Amino acid sequence: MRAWLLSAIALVATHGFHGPAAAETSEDLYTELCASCHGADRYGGTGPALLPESLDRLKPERIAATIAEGRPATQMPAFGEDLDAQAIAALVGFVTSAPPTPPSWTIADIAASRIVRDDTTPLVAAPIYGADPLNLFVVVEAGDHHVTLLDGDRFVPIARFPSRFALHGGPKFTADGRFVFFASRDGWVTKYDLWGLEVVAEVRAGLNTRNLAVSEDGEIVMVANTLPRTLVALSGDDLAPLAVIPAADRHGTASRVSAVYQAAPRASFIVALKDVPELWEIPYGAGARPVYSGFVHNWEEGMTEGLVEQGPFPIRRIALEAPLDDFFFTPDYRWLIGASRAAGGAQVVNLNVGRVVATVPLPGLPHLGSGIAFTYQGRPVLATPNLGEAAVSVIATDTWEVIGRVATGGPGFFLRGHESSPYVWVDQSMGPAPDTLLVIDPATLGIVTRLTPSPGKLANHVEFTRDGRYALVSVSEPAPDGALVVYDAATFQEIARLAMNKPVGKYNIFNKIKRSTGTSH
Ligand code: DHE
Repeated sequence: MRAWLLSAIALVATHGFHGPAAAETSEDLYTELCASCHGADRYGGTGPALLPESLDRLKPERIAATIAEGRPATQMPAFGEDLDAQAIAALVGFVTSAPPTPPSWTIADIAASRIVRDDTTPLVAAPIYGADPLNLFVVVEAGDHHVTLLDGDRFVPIARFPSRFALHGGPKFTADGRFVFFASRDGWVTKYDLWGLEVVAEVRAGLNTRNLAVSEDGEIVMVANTLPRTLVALSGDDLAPLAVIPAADRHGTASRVSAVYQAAPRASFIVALKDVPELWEIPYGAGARPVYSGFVHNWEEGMTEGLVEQGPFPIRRIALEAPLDDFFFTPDYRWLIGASRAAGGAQVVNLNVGRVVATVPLPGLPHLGSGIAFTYQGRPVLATPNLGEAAVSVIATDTWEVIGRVATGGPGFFLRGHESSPYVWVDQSMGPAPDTLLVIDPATLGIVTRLTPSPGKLANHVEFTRDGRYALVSVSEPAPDGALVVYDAATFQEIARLAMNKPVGKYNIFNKIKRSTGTSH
């Protein structure tokens, strides 16, 4: 192989990677070295997909380092001894370039990818463990792509199982808390039985996916893709594909999907598109029709003439001023506030009326998906960290004015609280002290304390137990430095510390299914 590689490298060097011969050479290198794991079509196999959409979060130097050094604890070998820097650069150029034929993932591909549990044995009738099944934490460990189920009373793991590569977004639960659904960045959706501790079904819904949402009745799983530009509706029962909905505006311009959420009180999915200024509402359930106040409520004719399409998943299109990256709902799901990272600021949409009613000047790129609701000075507020500013912004949701600001030590990702806990917690992941969390008093917006669970190690994602008594913090580092640290949420005393492999997120089932105002849904 080495002789072949050297001659390939000679060709690459001669042609400088830009002409047709160079392109052919980098493709040959890919075919020889990468295709068996990552797929001849680059859609992935035992290794992840290698398409521009899959790699756009990584700098070219990082991709080159992975090719040269491999990845520990995976099957990715180190090619640094066989390939020189130019050959590695050629491969980086190849995998970050769009394939000559646009990638496609049809409903037939989705159906063919599906793996369903052998149903000769019925699912268990009750949890097969003694812990409170609603006070479990589902912990996503990104270091070695595993999920740990943690007993939220005793803080001991009850199961640990391999996940698909690179899960992203919060896992979503059925309303009874029995089943959990995961989405991976490569488009895999997994349904897992939290009573029987086994995978029920898996399917690849897309080639690159943002997140998923589950209808309140558990019947439909809606998956938001960036590649292809689609929303995919799956059966919540066995993940069979029900429909592929092109993500395109009313003029037919295709868009990546930013995110999909379910709005239970409205019996609908809300969908934000990343490239076109439209927000969608899709009702679910036979005959489901959200109630609107004071307007024409006719899905067939639409809120505005011509804006609603027919079919099993009719789309109510709401025109925006700019596309949305992420958003937050008021607890009654009547209002949505969404942010565009490109345009800055935030738009407020009245979902009943179906239009933008206000804009909020928030220069710091609010991370609204991580916002929480509470009462401040007697007013209902939304508080959100900012990705571009060292501050938490507090916005009154009765007037949509910014009425408070907490200066932090750096931009943060996640803000968390709990109805029964006196304080809210925020990370400073993108500042000079990413190892330190701030605890804020929501009554005064003063900083109560600073917590550094592991000096020098990233501390960033907080979730409370179902009673709000304890806060679980991620030290999001690969093993052996990663950990889950349990604090008493009132005294800040450390209660337990569990070794974990880059625990990027953890989710308390009770808080999620009850839609606690202190956490994401
Ligand atoms: Fe996330 C949730 C978008 C990068 C970890 N992230 C979400 C959600 C969105 C989003 C829209 C809500 C979906 C849901 O929960 O159903 N994330 C984005 C981005 O646009 C961004 C900045 C870049 C990208 O290309 O994806 C991004 N996210 C990251 C990371 O780099 C993080 C820190 C590590 C990782 O795993 O990739 C990360 N995102 C998370 C986590 C959640 C999440 C842990 C769930 C938070 C929760 O508590 O619900």
